[in-house]
Amino acid sequence: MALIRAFETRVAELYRDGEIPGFVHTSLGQEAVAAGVGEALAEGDYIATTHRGHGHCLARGMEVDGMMAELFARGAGVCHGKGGSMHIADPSRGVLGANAIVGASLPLAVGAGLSSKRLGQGRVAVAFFGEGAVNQGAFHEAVNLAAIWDLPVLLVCENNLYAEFSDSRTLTRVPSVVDRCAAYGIEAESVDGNDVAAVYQLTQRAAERCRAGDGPFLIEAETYRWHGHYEGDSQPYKPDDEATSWRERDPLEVSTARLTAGGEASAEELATLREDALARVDAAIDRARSLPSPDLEEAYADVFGN
Ligand SMILES: Cc1ncc(C[n+]2csc(CCOP(=O)(O)OP(=O)(O)O)c2C)c(N)n1
Ligand SMILES: [Mg+2]
Repeated sequence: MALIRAFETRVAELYRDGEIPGFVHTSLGQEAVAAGVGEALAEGDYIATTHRGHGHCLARGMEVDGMMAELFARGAGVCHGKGGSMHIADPSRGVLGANAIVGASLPLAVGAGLSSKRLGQGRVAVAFFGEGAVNQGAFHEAVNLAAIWDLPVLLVCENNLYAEFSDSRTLTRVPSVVDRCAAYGIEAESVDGNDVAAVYQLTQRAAERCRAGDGPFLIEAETYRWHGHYEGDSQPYKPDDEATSWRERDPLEVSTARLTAGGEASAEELATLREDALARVDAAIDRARSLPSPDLEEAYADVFGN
């Protein structure tokens, strides 16, 4: 969580200062979902993520250096500078990619889950998506297929209350994503998405179910994005006091309070951990700044099957 917080904090600043091209969407405030799910998965499991996916990738062990260079569009980036924030991927870590198409992580994860089942690999495929994606056709088709084929697919909905500039509760007559799962006959549970331990425990249980052949499971993680839909969005559509109350439930502070109260870590140790994370990200930024853009001849490599 500390690493994700550091990464996203710096990315927001770099984007504001014009150092990162394109668009970026940060997951500040949502770190516990990425960390809790990422930590509970096994090596070889897959994830497919969204436009807000930096945290998911970091939580699955993608290298900070390669990710930062990718956001800077450098040739040494993990996708050779061609993917950027919204199309970052690393198959060596089971990261099937971020995705700019809302809802598109679901069919990707269902495909991965189908391959895992047919090959008898026991790999779980996770689809991360926002509650906004639940109104997309792709969600319904993918969940239905995962259900009838009993696929090892873990559906992780990050319900952060907003889809772009709209309050998601105004976009459906059934705002609870868990309730909507009844239509597909799959099991679903909601969880406090700012409590990393709760997310971790539920994911472990759900992934075990998937691996045992019991079919898909949906987790609805209730959380909140601190920043705008994209960096630069001033969020006029959010009520004044809403952000304050959610910031009081900062996932890192929730964990700090629990760990210090239980004597598992001291406040100093946790502060050092956060400083170290920031130093690691700052080193990646220095490196990315010094790297060259990709060569022009590389423009068509890895494109159209080359
Ligand atoms: C198919 C499709 N429709 C619309 C958009 C524009 N769009 C980008 S993000 C977004 C809202 C996504 O909301 P949610 O799924 O809740 O994710 P969050 O941004 O809250 O993480 C929309 C409508 C898109 N990228 N793709
Ligand atoms: Mg949302």
